[in-house]
Amino acid sequence: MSSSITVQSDQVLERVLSIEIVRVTERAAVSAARLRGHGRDKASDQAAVDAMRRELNKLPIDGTVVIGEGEIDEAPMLFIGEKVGNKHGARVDIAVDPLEGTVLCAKNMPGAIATIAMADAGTLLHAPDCYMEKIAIGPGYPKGTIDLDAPADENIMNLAKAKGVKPSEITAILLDRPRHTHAIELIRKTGAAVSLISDGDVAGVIHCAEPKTGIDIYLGIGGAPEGVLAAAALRCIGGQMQCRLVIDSEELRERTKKMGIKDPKKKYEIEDMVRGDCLFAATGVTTGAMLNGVKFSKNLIETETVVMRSVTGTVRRIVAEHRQLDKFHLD
Ligand code: VTB
Repeated sequence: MSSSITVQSDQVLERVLSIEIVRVTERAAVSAARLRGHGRDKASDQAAVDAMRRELNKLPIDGTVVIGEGEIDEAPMLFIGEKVGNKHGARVDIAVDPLEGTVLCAKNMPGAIATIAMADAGTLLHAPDCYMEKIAIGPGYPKGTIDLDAPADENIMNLAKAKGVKPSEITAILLDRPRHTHAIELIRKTGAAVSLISDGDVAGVIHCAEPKTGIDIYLGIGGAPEGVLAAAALRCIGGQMQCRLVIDSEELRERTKKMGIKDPKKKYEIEDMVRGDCLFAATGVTTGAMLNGVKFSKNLIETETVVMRSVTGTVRRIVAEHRQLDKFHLD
Protein backbone atom coordinates (compact mmCIF):
# COMPACT_ATOMS: atom_id res chain seq x y z
CA MET A 1 0.00 0.00 0.00
CA SER A 2 1.39 3.37 -0.95
CA SER A 3 -0.71 5.54 1.33
CA SER A 4 0.76 6.40 4.71
CA ILE A 5 -2.69 7.02 6.14
CA THR A 6 -4.47 3.96 7.39
CA VAL A 7 -7.97 4.45 8.63
CA GLN A 8 -9.98 1.53 9.93
CA SER A 9 -13.19 0.90 8.05
CA ASP A 10 -15.34 1.49 11.14
CA GLN A 11 -13.65 4.87 11.58
CA VAL A 12 -14.36 5.76 7.96
CA LEU A 13 -17.97 4.88 8.49
CA GLU A 14 -18.15 6.93 11.65
CA ARG A 15 -16.55 9.92 9.91
CA VAL A 16 -18.96 9.61 7.02
CA LEU A 17 -21.87 9.32 9.41
CA SER A 18 -20.86 12.54 11.14
CA ILE A 19 -21.79 14.31 7.91
CA GLU A 20 -24.67 12.02 6.99
CA ILE A 21 -26.56 12.69 10.21
CA VAL A 22 -26.64 16.37 9.29
CA ARG A 23 -29.09 15.48 6.53
CA VAL A 24 -31.30 13.78 9.09
CA THR A 25 -31.69 16.81 11.34
CA GLU A 26 -31.82 19.22 8.38
CA ARG A 27 -34.81 17.45 6.86
CA ALA A 28 -36.60 17.18 10.20
CA ALA A 29 -36.02 20.87 10.89
CA VAL A 30 -37.28 21.97 7.48
CA SER A 31 -40.44 19.87 7.80
CA ALA A 32 -41.18 21.26 11.26
CA ALA A 33 -40.35 24.82 10.20
CA ARG A 34 -43.10 24.75 7.57
CA LEU A 35 -45.53 24.69 10.49
CA ARG A 36 -43.77 27.34 12.60
CA GLY A 37 -46.23 29.65 14.27
CA HIS A 38 -49.30 27.63 13.25
CA GLY A 39 -50.15 26.74 16.82
CA ARG A 40 -50.19 23.03 15.94
CA ASP A 41 -47.55 21.46 18.14
CA LYS A 42 -48.54 17.84 17.40
CA ALA A 43 -48.59 18.42 13.63
CA SER A 44 -45.15 20.03 13.58
CA ASP A 45 -43.77 17.23 15.74
CA GLN A 46 -45.26 14.62 13.41
CA ALA A 47 -43.77 16.35 10.37
CA ALA A 48 -40.34 16.31 12.00
CA VAL A 49 -40.71 12.66 13.03
CA ASP A 50 -41.73 11.56 9.52
CA ALA A 51 -38.83 13.38 7.88
CA MET A 52 -36.28 12.18 10.42
CA ARG A 53 -37.40 8.58 10.09
CA ARG A 54 -37.29 8.74 6.30
CA GLU A 55 -33.73 10.06 6.35
CA LEU A 56 -32.54 7.70 9.08
CA ASN A 57 -33.69 4.74 7.02
CA LYS A 58 -31.39 5.80 4.18
CA LEU A 59 -28.27 5.63 6.37
CA PRO A 60 -25.84 2.71 6.17
CA ILE A 61 -26.48 1.66 9.76
CA ASP A 62 -28.13 -1.09 11.73
CA GLY A 63 -29.67 1.24 14.25
CA THR A 64 -31.95 0.92 17.26
CA VAL A 65 -33.84 3.88 18.67
CA VAL A 66 -33.13 3.92 22.41
CA ILE A 67 -34.41 7.43 23.10
CA GLY A 68 -37.38 8.26 20.92
CA GLU A 69 -40.93 9.43 20.75
CA GLY A 70 -42.07 7.04 23.46
CA GLU A 71 -42.97 3.40 23.72
CA ILE A 72 -44.39 1.45 20.77
CA ASP A 73 -48.04 1.62 21.88
CA GLU A 74 -48.00 5.39 22.31
CA ALA A 75 -45.63 6.31 19.46
CA PRO A 76 -46.23 4.88 16.00
CA MET A 77 -42.87 6.10 14.73
CA LEU A 78 -39.36 6.38 16.09
CA PHE A 79 -40.54 4.50 19.15
CA ILE A 80 -38.06 3.07 21.63
CA GLY A 81 -36.79 -0.20 20.18
CA GLU A 82 -37.58 0.70 16.55
CA LYS A 83 -34.97 -0.49 14.06
CA VAL A 84 -33.74 2.17 11.65
CA GLY A 85 -31.20 2.37 8.85
CA ASN A 86 -30.66 0.22 5.76
CA LYS A 87 -29.12 -2.51 7.99
CA HIS A 88 -25.88 -2.51 5.96
CA GLY A 89 -23.58 -0.95 8.48
CA ALA A 90 -22.51 -0.53 12.05
CA ARG A 91 -24.81 -1.46 14.92
CA VAL A 92 -25.65 1.80 16.63
CA ASP A 93 -27.86 3.22 19.38
CA ILE A 94 -29.82 6.30 18.39
CA ALA A 95 -31.35 9.01 20.55
CA VAL A 96 -33.72 11.39 18.79
CA ASP A 97 -35.81 14.40 19.55
CA PRO A 98 -37.07 15.27 16.05
CA LEU A 99 -38.58 18.49 17.38
CA GLU A 100 -37.19 19.59 20.73
CA GLY A 101 -39.47 22.44 21.72
CA THR A 102 -42.74 21.60 19.96
CA VAL A 103 -44.47 24.51 21.68
CA LEU A 104 -41.61 26.85 20.72
CA CYS A 105 -42.21 25.85 17.11
CA ALA A 106 -46.00 26.11 17.35
CA LYS A 107 -45.66 29.63 18.79
CA ASN A 108 -42.68 30.52 16.57
CA MET A 109 -40.58 31.32 19.63
CA PRO A 110 -36.75 31.08 19.77
CA GLY A 111 -34.86 27.86 20.31
CA ALA A 112 -36.74 24.96 18.67
CA ILE A 113 -34.29 22.39 17.22
CA ALA A 114 -34.25 18.98 15.54
CA THR A 115 -31.68 16.82 17.27
CA ILE A 116 -30.06 13.38 17.26
CA ALA A 117 -27.22 11.47 18.93
CA MET A 118 -25.65 8.23 17.67
CA ALA A 119 -23.25 5.84 19.39
CA ASP A 120 -22.10 2.22 19.28
CA ALA A 121 -24.83 -0.29 20.09
CA GLY A 122 -25.33 -0.71 23.82
CA THR A 123 -23.59 2.50 24.87
CA LEU A 124 -26.42 5.01 25.31
CA LEU A 125 -28.55 5.02 28.45
CA HIS A 126 -31.98 3.59 27.73
CA ALA A 127 -33.91 6.14 29.74
CA PRO A 128 -37.67 6.05 30.07
CA ASP A 129 -39.68 9.08 29.06
CA CYS A 130 -39.80 10.56 32.55
CA TYR A 131 -38.32 13.53 34.41
CA MET A 132 -34.66 13.81 35.30
CA GLU A 133 -32.80 16.00 37.80
CA LYS A 134 -29.88 17.63 36.04
CA ILE A 135 -26.94 19.89 36.73
CA ALA A 136 -24.35 20.87 34.12
CA ILE A 137 -21.42 23.21 33.51
CA GLY A 138 -19.05 23.77 30.61
CA PRO A 139 -15.45 22.54 30.24
CA GLY A 140 -12.36 23.75 32.09
CA TYR A 141 -13.44 23.31 35.72
CA PRO A 142 -11.96 20.86 38.23
CA LYS A 143 -13.92 17.65 38.62
CA GLY A 144 -16.37 17.92 41.48
CA THR A 145 -17.09 21.63 40.98
CA ILE A 146 -20.80 20.77 40.89
CA ASP A 147 -22.81 18.18 42.78
CA LEU A 148 -26.39 17.21 41.99
CA ASP A 149 -27.00 16.54 45.68
CA ALA A 150 -25.80 19.92 46.93
CA PRO A 151 -28.24 22.84 47.23
CA ALA A 152 -28.37 25.25 44.26
CA ASP A 153 -26.70 28.11 46.16
CA GLU A 154 -23.76 25.92 47.16
CA ASN A 155 -23.26 24.92 43.53
CA ILE A 156 -23.27 28.57 42.46
CA MET A 157 -20.71 29.51 45.14
CA ASN A 158 -18.42 26.60 44.19
CA LEU A 159 -18.69 27.41 40.50
CA ALA A 160 -17.93 31.11 41.10
CA LYS A 161 -14.85 30.12 43.09
CA ALA A 162 -13.67 27.73 40.37
CA LYS A 163 -14.26 30.39 37.71
CA GLY A 164 -12.51 33.05 39.80
CA VAL A 165 -15.47 35.45 39.77
CA LYS A 166 -18.06 36.73 42.24
CA PRO A 167 -21.34 34.76 42.39
CA SER A 168 -23.00 37.88 40.94
CA GLU A 169 -21.04 37.23 37.75
CA ILE A 170 -22.57 33.78 37.32
CA THR A 171 -25.66 33.12 35.20
CA ALA A 172 -27.77 30.01 35.77
CA ILE A 173 -30.33 28.66 33.29
CA LEU A 174 -33.46 26.78 34.36
CA LEU A 175 -36.77 25.76 32.85
CA ASP A 176 -39.45 28.23 33.95
CA ARG A 177 -41.52 25.84 36.07
CA PRO A 178 -43.13 26.13 39.52
CA ARG A 179 -41.06 23.11 40.64
CA HIS A 180 -37.96 25.33 40.44
CA THR A 181 -39.23 28.16 42.66
CA HIS A 182 -37.06 27.21 45.62
CA ALA A 183 -33.90 26.66 43.58
CA ILE A 184 -34.40 30.00 41.82
CA GLU A 185 -34.76 31.73 45.21
CA LEU A 186 -31.53 30.16 46.46
CA ILE A 187 -29.65 31.10 43.29
CA ARG A 188 -30.85 34.72 43.37
CA LYS A 189 -29.82 35.02 47.04
CA THR A 190 -26.19 34.39 46.02
CA GLY A 191 -26.43 37.38 43.67
CA ALA A 192 -26.29 35.21 40.55
CA ALA A 193 -28.53 35.89 37.57
CA VAL A 194 -31.26 33.46 36.58
CA SER A 195 -32.11 32.94 32.93
CA LEU A 196 -35.48 31.23 32.46
CA ILE A 197 -36.49 29.22 29.40
CA SER A 198 -40.00 28.01 28.64
CA ASP A 199 -38.78 24.84 26.85
CA GLY A 200 -35.72 23.38 25.19
CA ASP A 201 -33.31 22.21 27.83
CA VAL A 202 -31.05 20.26 25.43
CA ALA A 203 -29.86 23.64 24.17
CA GLY A 204 -30.04 24.97 27.74
CA VAL A 205 -27.38 22.48 28.85
CA ILE A 206 -25.23 23.02 25.74
CA HIS A 207 -25.29 26.80 26.36
CA CYS A 208 -23.07 26.18 29.44
CA ALA A 209 -20.28 25.06 27.08
CA GLU A 210 -20.73 27.98 24.69
CA PRO A 211 -19.06 31.07 26.19
CA LYS A 212 -20.90 33.45 23.82
CA THR A 213 -24.22 32.62 25.51
CA GLY A 214 -23.03 33.93 28.89
CA ILE A 215 -24.63 30.92 30.59
CA ASP A 216 -22.48 29.20 33.23
CA ILE A 217 -24.66 26.50 34.75
CA TYR A 218 -27.84 24.53 34.05
CA LEU A 219 -29.92 23.37 37.01
CA GLY A 220 -33.27 21.72 37.58
CA ILE A 221 -35.64 19.04 36.41
CA GLY A 222 -36.33 18.41 32.72
CA GLY A 223 -37.01 15.43 30.49
CA ALA A 224 -34.79 12.34 30.75
CA PRO A 225 -34.60 11.85 26.96
CA GLU A 226 -33.39 15.44 26.63
CA GLY A 227 -30.84 14.69 29.38
CA VAL A 228 -29.24 11.87 27.39
CA LEU A 229 -29.10 13.99 24.23
CA ALA A 230 -27.46 16.86 26.11
CA ALA A 231 -24.98 14.43 27.71
CA ALA A 232 -23.98 13.26 24.23
CA ALA A 233 -23.25 16.85 23.21
CA LEU A 234 -21.17 17.51 26.34
CA ARG A 235 -19.31 14.24 25.77
CA CYS A 236 -18.14 15.82 22.49
CA ILE A 237 -17.37 19.37 23.63
CA GLY A 238 -16.46 18.84 27.26
CA GLY A 239 -18.16 19.87 30.47
CA GLN A 240 -19.61 18.20 33.52
CA MET A 241 -23.11 16.91 34.03
CA GLN A 242 -24.81 14.85 36.72
CA CYS A 243 -28.33 13.49 36.45
CA ARG A 244 -30.81 11.27 38.27
CA LEU A 245 -34.11 9.86 37.00
CA VAL A 246 -37.21 11.01 38.86
CA ILE A 247 -39.08 7.76 39.47
CA ASP A 248 -42.25 8.79 41.26
CA SER A 249 -44.73 5.98 40.63
CA GLU A 250 -44.87 2.20 40.85
CA GLU A 251 -45.74 2.01 37.15
CA LEU A 252 -42.63 4.00 36.24
CA ARG A 253 -40.50 1.91 38.58
CA GLU A 254 -41.64 -1.23 36.71
CA ARG A 255 -41.01 0.36 33.32
CA THR A 256 -37.54 1.50 34.37
CA LYS A 257 -36.72 -2.01 35.54
CA LYS A 258 -37.88 -3.46 32.23
CA MET A 259 -35.57 -1.08 30.41
CA GLY A 260 -32.66 -2.65 32.26
CA ILE A 261 -32.03 0.04 34.86
CA LYS A 262 -31.00 -1.75 38.04
CA ASP A 263 -30.59 1.23 40.35
CA PRO A 264 -33.32 3.83 39.71
CA LYS A 265 -31.66 6.28 42.15
CA LYS A 266 -28.29 6.20 40.40
CA LYS A 267 -26.46 9.48 40.02
CA TYR A 268 -25.35 9.46 36.39
CA GLU A 269 -22.22 11.14 35.11
CA ILE A 270 -21.86 11.87 31.38
CA GLU A 271 -19.89 8.62 30.90
CA ASP A 272 -22.74 6.59 32.44
CA MET A 273 -25.26 8.02 29.99
CA VAL A 274 -23.00 7.92 26.94
CA ARG A 275 -20.59 5.07 27.55
CA GLY A 276 -18.52 5.35 24.37
CA ASP A 277 -17.80 7.70 21.54
CA CYS A 278 -20.75 9.42 19.95
CA LEU A 279 -21.97 11.85 17.34
CA PHE A 280 -24.40 14.67 18.08
CA ALA A 281 -26.23 16.95 15.66
CA ALA A 282 -28.86 19.66 15.92
CA THR A 283 -30.46 21.88 13.28
CA GLY A 284 -32.27 25.09 14.19
CA VAL A 285 -36.01 25.20 13.50
CA THR A 286 -36.60 28.65 14.99
CA THR A 287 -33.66 30.97 15.58
CA GLY A 288 -32.18 30.67 19.07
CA ALA A 289 -28.93 31.37 20.95
CA MET A 290 -27.32 28.23 19.52
CA LEU A 291 -28.58 28.07 15.94
CA ASN A 292 -30.35 30.06 13.27
CA GLY A 293 -33.73 28.73 12.26
CA VAL A 294 -34.72 27.54 8.80
CA LYS A 295 -34.97 30.34 6.22
CA PHE A 296 -37.30 29.91 3.27
CA SER A 297 -36.85 32.03 0.19
CA LYS A 298 -37.64 31.68 -3.48
CA ASN A 299 -36.07 28.42 -4.72
CA LEU A 300 -33.83 28.20 -1.67
CA ILE A 301 -33.99 26.84 1.85
CA GLU A 302 -31.22 27.68 4.31
CA THR A 303 -30.44 25.61 7.40
CA GLU A 304 -27.88 25.84 10.18
CA THR A 305 -26.64 22.69 11.90
CA VAL A 306 -24.10 22.00 14.59
CA VAL A 307 -22.53 18.55 14.43
CA MET A 308 -20.12 17.20 17.02
CA ARG A 309 -17.89 14.15 17.17
CA SER A 310 -16.52 12.93 20.47
CA VAL A 311 -13.53 10.99 19.03
CA THR A 312 -11.89 14.23 17.97
CA GLY A 313 -13.98 16.85 19.79
CA THR A 314 -14.61 18.47 16.41
CA VAL A 315 -17.56 20.83 16.24
CA ARG A 316 -18.76 21.81 12.78
CA ARG A 317 -21.33 24.43 12.01
CA ILE A 318 -22.86 23.73 8.65
CA VAL A 319 -24.87 26.42 6.94
CA ALA A 320 -26.52 24.70 4.02
CA GLU A 321 -28.31 26.16 1.02
CA HIS A 322 -30.73 23.63 -0.37
CA ARG A 323 -31.76 24.12 -3.98
CA GLN A 324 -33.32 20.82 -4.98
CA LEU A 325 -36.47 21.64 -3.12
CA ASP A 326 -38.36 18.60 -4.36
CA LYS A 327 -36.10 16.56 -2.06
CA PHE A 328 -37.85 18.24 0.84
CA HIS A 329 -41.23 16.88 -0.19
CA LEU A 330 -42.80 20.21 -0.98
CA ASP A 331 -46.29 18.82 -1.40
C1 VTB B 1 -37.79 19.84 28.92
C2 VTB B 1 -37.63 20.60 27.62
C3 VTB B 1 -38.63 20.23 26.58
O1 VTB B 1 -40.08 19.39 28.30
O2 VTB B 1 -37.17 18.60 28.90
C4 VTB B 1 -39.27 19.80 29.36
O3 VTB B 1 -36.35 20.42 27.09
C5 VTB B 1 -39.56 19.01 30.61
O4 VTB B 1 -40.93 18.73 30.80
O5 VTB B 1 -38.51 21.11 25.47
P1 VTB B 1 -42.09 19.77 31.29
O6 VTB B 1 -42.47 20.61 30.09
O7 VTB B 1 -43.23 18.88 31.72
O8 VTB B 1 -41.55 20.61 32.37
C6 VTB B 1 -40.03 20.25 27.17
O9 VTB B 1 -40.34 21.56 27.59
C7 VTB B 1 -41.05 19.79 26.13
O10 VTB B 1 -40.75 18.52 25.66
